[in-house]
Amino acid sequence: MLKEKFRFDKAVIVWLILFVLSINVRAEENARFSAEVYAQRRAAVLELMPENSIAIFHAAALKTRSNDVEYEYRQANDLFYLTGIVDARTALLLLKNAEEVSGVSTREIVFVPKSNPRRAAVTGETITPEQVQEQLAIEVVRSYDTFGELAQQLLEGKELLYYAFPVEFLLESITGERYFISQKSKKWLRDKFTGLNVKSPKELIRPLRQIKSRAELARMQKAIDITCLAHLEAMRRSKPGIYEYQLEAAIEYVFKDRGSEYPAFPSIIGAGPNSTVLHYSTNRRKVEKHDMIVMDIGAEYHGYSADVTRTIPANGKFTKEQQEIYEIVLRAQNAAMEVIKPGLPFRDVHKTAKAVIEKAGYAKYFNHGTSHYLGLDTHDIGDRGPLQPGMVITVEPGIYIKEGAPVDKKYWNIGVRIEDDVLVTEDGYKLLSHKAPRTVSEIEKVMQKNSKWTNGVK
Ligand SMILES: [Mn+2]
Repeated sequence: MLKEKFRFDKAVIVWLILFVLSINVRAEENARFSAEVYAQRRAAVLELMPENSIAIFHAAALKTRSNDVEYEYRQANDLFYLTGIVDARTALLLLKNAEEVSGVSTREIVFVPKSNPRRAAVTGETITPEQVQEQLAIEVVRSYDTFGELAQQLLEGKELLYYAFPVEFLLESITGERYFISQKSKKWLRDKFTGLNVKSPKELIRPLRQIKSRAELARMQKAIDITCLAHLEAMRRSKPGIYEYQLEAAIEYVFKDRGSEYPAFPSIIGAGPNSTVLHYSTNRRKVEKHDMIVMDIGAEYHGYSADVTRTIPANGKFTKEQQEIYEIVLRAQNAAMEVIKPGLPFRDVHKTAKAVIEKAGYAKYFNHGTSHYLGLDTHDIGDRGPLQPGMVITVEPGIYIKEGAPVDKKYWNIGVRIEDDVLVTEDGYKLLSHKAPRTVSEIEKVMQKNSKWTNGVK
């Protein structure tokens, strides 16, 4: 009896371990939310659409890097938000008023790539109609080859089209012609469908995407934690003689190693004079002893972006002047964070930071805004109105003193930006990027030789 029971318990334990492992594996692999989540989001968009309107959300375009080589593909955020589909050559079409398509009365149509065994053999399988029906609960799925034809049919007699043009680039041809694809497309649509108004779908998507759900916040926290860990790694590795690209490599190793799919934007690692260039991403300089290094980086995780900047002294010890400028920026950042709460006008975050820097006499060296929304886009969509619970914004004041600036030259080539990611809560804010050392003493502590201090990050 005893023996029997023992064996039973062991079997149960083994089974439990396997079960827990399988949950973890699935949680890691499944970047999709449930069908209901996407259905609710689409229902909210349909609700906002006026009578007799149509909305089209395209996949991102494939972009050529050089002959036969494409840039790494990344889905367009609105389509991803409304469907979770990550494949190219896909689209979602929403109709305010149901119409009969393929024998079914529907308000939602998804287009997927036509099955193509030859392409599948080279680049893998793409999403199938059956998967769309199962994962999205959308009945009408058509081949992307029929997109143009069906879209044109459905546009007949409509008053309003919400359409984000899939590619937007400036073309200057040998003829001297200069145009945006969207301008050409808009003209074509207006000529073909008289009375049709064409609008960006921003107003449909913004109210949704600017407020993050708990599930979205969990992904953002993961992206931010990975980014903080990468900052710690870079701080530990920094030393005179290292190249900016070596710090970049250490950072992006941590990103990939922790499951981030991509850097959300090109990593900015600017040392010495480069610390005063806002979006420097050449990253080729050999770091010198008294350089400040601005590291503006962000991992992307399951579509969601982090954006955290730390500025460190190359050799681990701030000079008097570096510390002086750093403390001003830090004070500005703390002041700006402190005012964050629901109802605060978006621009007041910047006003607060700017006032601190102005009082210290460095207003003209702070030449950018303090905040942007953060989410699927690093510079995410948002209404710039009063802050609301569930919004995530950055707080990133800076001071950049270039060589030749009209100040004592001991301040030249000092660039400082400190950027953190903040969630607006019911009664204030929550700092999401607290794991990256931020004060002078924390940074110096982590940069000491053989420092084991991790600021609680694992
Ligand atoms: Mn930013």
